[in-house]
Amino acid sequence: MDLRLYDYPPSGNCLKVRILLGHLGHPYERIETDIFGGDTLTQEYADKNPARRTPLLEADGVYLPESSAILWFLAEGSPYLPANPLGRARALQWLLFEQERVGAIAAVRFRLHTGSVTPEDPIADKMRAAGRSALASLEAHLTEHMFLVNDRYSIADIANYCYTHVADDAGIDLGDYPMVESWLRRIEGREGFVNDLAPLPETARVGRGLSIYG
Ligand SMILES: N[C@@H](CCC(=O)N[C@@H](CS)C(=O)NCC(=O)O)C(=O)O
Repeated sequence: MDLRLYDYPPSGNCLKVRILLGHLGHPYERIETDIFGGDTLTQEYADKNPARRTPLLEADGVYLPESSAILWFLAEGSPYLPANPLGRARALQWLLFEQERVGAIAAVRFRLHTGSVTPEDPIADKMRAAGRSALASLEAHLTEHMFLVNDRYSIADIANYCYTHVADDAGIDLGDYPMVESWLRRIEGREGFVNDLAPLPETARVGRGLSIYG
């Protein structure tokens, strides 16, 4: 399969796909897509992904957006996606958990960096509380389990790793979640694991760059 990844290096959502592709050892072309440099605002990009977001996978000329869908598609038939129905449903459960709950950590981290909220802002407090609640759920599960699904490393772990490991940047002390911290280290110790998340640039600050966020 001929793979091309439209990829923004500081994006945790893009990192999920890079981590999985690293494990799979599947060659792919990485197309750096600067979301604050206007790369997603062109008609050419909208024709590929009308939502104008990254990551976007091109597989044999077909376009697939959404990190969870991309992980699922790429992991099919590999040890990173369970084969049995309940295991697959559990993987989906944790992918949805990531989007719905862990996303709060991503949101507050991003807004603090862009300057659209200050650390003292009540909105930041509310988002941090939502992030802490997600980490508490992970902590409870990881007290009983090595990994999120069937105690085996899978795309559920990869997806949930990408924004939990930067919770400190969102003003959330990961030290309060020792089981989560141990799980993060277990993931980082997996063969072929590479975390090459780039720092958010200055162009991400409000008014400095072009993006769908304005
Ligand atoms: N639910 C989507 C979220 C994708 C998303 O928000 N991507 C951000 C980067 S992390 C993006 O490309 N934003 C476009 C922009 O800022 O203009 C996923 O999981 O892939």
